[in-house]
Amino acid sequence: MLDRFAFALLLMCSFARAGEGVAPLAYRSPHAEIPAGFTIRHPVDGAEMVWVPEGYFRMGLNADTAQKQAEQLGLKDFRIMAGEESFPERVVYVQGFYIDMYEVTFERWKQFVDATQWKADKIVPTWTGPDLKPAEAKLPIASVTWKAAQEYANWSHKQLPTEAMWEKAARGTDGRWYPWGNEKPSREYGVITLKDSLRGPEPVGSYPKGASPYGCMDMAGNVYEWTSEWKEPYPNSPEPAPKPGSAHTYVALRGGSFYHPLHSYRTAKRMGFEPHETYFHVGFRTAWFPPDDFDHKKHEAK
Ligand SMILES: [Ca+2]
Repeated sequence: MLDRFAFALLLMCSFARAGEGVAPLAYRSPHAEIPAGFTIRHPVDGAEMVWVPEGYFRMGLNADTAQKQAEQLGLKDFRIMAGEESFPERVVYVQGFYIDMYEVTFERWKQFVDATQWKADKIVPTWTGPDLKPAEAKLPIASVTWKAAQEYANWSHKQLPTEAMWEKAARGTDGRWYPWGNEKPSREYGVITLKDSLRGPEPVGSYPKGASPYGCMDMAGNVYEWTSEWKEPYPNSPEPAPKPGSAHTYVALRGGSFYHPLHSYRTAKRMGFEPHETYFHVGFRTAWFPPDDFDHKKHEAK
């Protein structure tokens, strides 16, 4: 009896020793307790950023949903709005991250230009400085190239969002069609151009009713937003693969702008421009993976 007890004790001790210093098998993010939509001011550029928790979400569309979206907008067939580019719908995992609540504004862009003495190449953004009128401060910066947007992101120690990050921030986890739900776009939800007239840009965050589930503003309309990725068919998409030599031509942009048709405001919609291209309706917002020891509370936006 004693021998058996001693043996069991020995076994337990050896397990305990073997377990010393070994991390638990299940990984737990150091940010697991941060609630969805928690808002901070970023330590470098001071932008308000909202928390998108880690986990899965429904990305892309299937043909059935795309057809329903097309019909809601008065289109007969999803192919008219290039619906296939969002196929297939699938479940995608994204690590927790912060994303700008607003598009990058003139005010933030000026900070970057002042701090870095940044100079435009051939294309000049919509704010050129040195003076900024108060009425312009909250307008989204536009006419930025992909490179210029990345330069801002590098300066602020952030990044442009991947397509998955952007789409999760805009539509949450329930596969909704627009940031606000499945209702057709209208002017109460954002800087959206209907058939009759061009409209915009307007100061960021002017239409809180159009907020995404995490509190991001203007993810439908106002300015189009650069992502960090090439716009190419998703794996298992019915779209043909790029022809040899033509891959990596277009960069993906999201969210539609005040200069685009109604179907461009769909959250899964993908647009593509060449990296050196830009227009007066093209801007961006940035995203950020905080370090493990980031003190969220200390940076909470009041
Ligand atoms: Ca936008």
